Amino acid sequence: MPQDQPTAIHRQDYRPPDYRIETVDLEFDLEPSATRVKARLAITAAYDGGAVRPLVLHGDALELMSVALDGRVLGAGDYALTDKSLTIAKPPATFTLDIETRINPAANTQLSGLYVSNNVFCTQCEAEGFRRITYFLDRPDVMAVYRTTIRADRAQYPVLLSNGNLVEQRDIEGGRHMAVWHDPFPKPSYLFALVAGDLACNEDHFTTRSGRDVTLRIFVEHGKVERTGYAMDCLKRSMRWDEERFGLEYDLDLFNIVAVSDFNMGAMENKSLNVFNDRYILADPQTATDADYAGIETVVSHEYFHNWTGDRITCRDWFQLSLKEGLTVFRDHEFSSDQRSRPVTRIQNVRALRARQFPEDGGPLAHPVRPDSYIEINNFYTATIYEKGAELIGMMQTVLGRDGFRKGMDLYVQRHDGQAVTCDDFAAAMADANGVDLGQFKLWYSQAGTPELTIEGKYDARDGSYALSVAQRCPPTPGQPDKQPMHIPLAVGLLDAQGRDIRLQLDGEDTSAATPGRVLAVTAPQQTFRFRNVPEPRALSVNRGFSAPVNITLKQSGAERAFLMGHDSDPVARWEAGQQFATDLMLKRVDEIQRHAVSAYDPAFAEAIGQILRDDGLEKAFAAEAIALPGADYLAERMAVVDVEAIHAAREALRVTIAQALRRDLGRIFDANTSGAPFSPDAESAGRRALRNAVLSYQAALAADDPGVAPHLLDLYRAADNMTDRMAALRLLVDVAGSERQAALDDFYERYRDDPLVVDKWLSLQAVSALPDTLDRVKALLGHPAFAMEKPNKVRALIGAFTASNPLRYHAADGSGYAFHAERTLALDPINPQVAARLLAPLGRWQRFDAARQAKMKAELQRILAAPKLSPDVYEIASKSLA
Ligand code: B3K
Ligand code: ZN
Repeated sequence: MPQDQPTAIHRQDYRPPDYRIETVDLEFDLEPSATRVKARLAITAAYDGGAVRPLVLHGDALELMSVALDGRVLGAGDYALTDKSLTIAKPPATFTLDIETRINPAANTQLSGLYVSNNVFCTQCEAEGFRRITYFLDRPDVMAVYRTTIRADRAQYPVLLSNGNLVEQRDIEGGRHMAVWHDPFPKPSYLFALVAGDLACNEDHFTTRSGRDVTLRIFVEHGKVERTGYAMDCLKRSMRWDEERFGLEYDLDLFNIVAVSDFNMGAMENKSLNVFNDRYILADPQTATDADYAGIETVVSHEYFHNWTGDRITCRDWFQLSLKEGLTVFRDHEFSSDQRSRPVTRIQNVRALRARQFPEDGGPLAHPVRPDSYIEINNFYTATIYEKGAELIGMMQTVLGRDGFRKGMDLYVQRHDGQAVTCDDFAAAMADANGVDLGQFKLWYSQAGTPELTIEGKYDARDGSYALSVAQRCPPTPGQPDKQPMHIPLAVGLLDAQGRDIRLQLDGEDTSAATPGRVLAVTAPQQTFRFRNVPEPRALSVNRGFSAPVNITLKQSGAERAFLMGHDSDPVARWEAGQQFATDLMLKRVDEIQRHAVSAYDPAFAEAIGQILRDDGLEKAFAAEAIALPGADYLAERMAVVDVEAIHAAREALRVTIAQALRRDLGRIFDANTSGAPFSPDAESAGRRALRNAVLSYQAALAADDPGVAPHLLDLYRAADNMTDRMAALRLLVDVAGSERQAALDDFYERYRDDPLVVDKWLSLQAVSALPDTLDRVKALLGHPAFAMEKPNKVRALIGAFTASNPLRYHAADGSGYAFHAERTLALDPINPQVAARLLAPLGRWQRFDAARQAKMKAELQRILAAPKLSPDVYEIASKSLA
């Protein structure tokens, strides 16, 4: 245990700040290892009467040079300094504070505050990085107007940027130059940003619907401007979309994006100066896959949408993080749905939710969308805050309808523009704008855990009625043993024998209310919905569109599932029918493997996949999703005790079964979707590649018995004219031992060794390989010149890919994967605690495994906790994982 155990902060302890900071004047004299920061703060007391309250400013890793109050330099006795704060006991009601600090950006490997990445100065202040620049009330409900002066060497740092508008830029003595920026919009400190470096720029323009001409600039390292075209296009489409869908327009004459290579996460929405991990900006057909393009669209739009949901209206405190993150993820999902295929986007979002959020919600780190306590806020940028938060917003839209939701958004903006508010404020705007009570619905904010619905349908042929009984239960989560029933919007449908939707009329409604499919309000622990005038149904379709983020138990035969795979009018439910059919089969096989009594797979599944392949009317991107098996992680989630080897074997065997049964269809589809046309990243072309490569994945499943597969994959790898197809072939080849695998990996490295983002792919591919010697290779790659523990992208590509995306080898029975994970965590923690903590989650899933693995995983968590000088970040995750 660390000496001083970090303490938790509780939502209930929130108090408004005692002081307001109206304006902030910053002056930076940039030097990589000794930057001077002068801050002039205009401060006013904000408490009501009573005794004078002390002003306690946050600080972290700062060297204090001087403090002056209203121009008078303070002596050491006039203030109290700790390593985390600067306190002035009795300040006047209104005053100016001048603070000078010295910081070392070059030594800032945490990448929080001001740091240097590839000789570019940049900042990351969310959540609590600003206090690593100067002493401040570093909390989101303190909003100020910033003016920032930057001085730096002109030759090394020709580009000087901060938030808002450029007021002045000129040369000064000593080969230096300076720039002054002013941001007219009051903002919390976490949205402050500064960038200085030698960067190239792609400039474009956007005219807002009210006629404002906005200059758009994307800054990147020299030589990379050609790869910024797609990001710029995404930005412009996002700006237009937010005007059209939500009436929200950009509010300054300038919008800057800077891409840097070292960044703790994807990107950051600083007011008018977004800073990005360059992997979410740079793309061309030779270096980026379709998934990379889609990721760029998601992140560029997400950060842009924050301008309203996050920047103009921000969070009162960090417990409200989902106020901006859940809402903004919802907005970027909606944007992608409008730009691409809505069902395919939804399916991909559901896959991601199940892969990342459901396990979190069912494990030791489960927390509500609006948490009640935290030790380190950076640990709460989670799938629950983001993705489940977005699901909540989506459910509100389902409940209120699109127009009702828009009314709520309008009211939210009208009421709260310029304020720091709460999730309750958001829900109140939605409720008030629509005259509805969202009281029960709001339990989604406060109760953690994925609700489980048990559904049963009964048709009564005598009176043509259909009774749908729904029971809900939310499993206990840390600190929340008992749950109240939630309001779950459940979209359902009934299909007749021809696959048509039966019109559904609830008991007590008249015939005119009948619609093909409906959204039921599930609100009680146990409820029965009765439909009348129902002709004989063939199959029940539930949670259409994945209307609620829940797990469902519904007994259906393989024949029913196959029927839904072929006919459901809701594409998401149609996809889900295939996922559930495959899951049933593979879990049965897992059980048979464990009992040494394996039987053949039900041929009906391969037949249903074959029908999808032969259905020319289907969107290709949808077909690709519909034929892809659920991942090993999803199957693991559905087992009482996870057996990674049996899951792998069951999944491989099903791939082989399908590949053999559909050999001709697969070959035909592969050829039909292999085109000679030049690469285009549009959704339709990407869908064609997705289908081709999904088919290829089945064909490659035959590699064990067919010596022709590996050479074929190597040929495809070599012949590829774009990164999507090249990666697809290589991904399959890395699971096949032999000379082809090595030849392709060597070739890949030689081709792309000078391109760090592509080298990340090379690292990841080796880390996710199913081959038995994968961990040894990963360990060897730690010493490769392409790897560096200081670079988050490298750490995620190699260590993160192995620990989070290779369950088969990570969970090796000898515990070697766990030991490696603990050892790397301890090596990374002193360098970058945020990233170290973020990667730790898989070790906390020990409850899901057999006793021998449990013991090994817990021992590694204990080893981590026993280490001296552990960061609060890693301490919080490791200790909660053991609780
Ligand atoms: N708001 C940032 C995340 C900041 C993470 C701080 N540890 C990116 C985003 O969600 O847009
Ligand atoms: Zn965000």
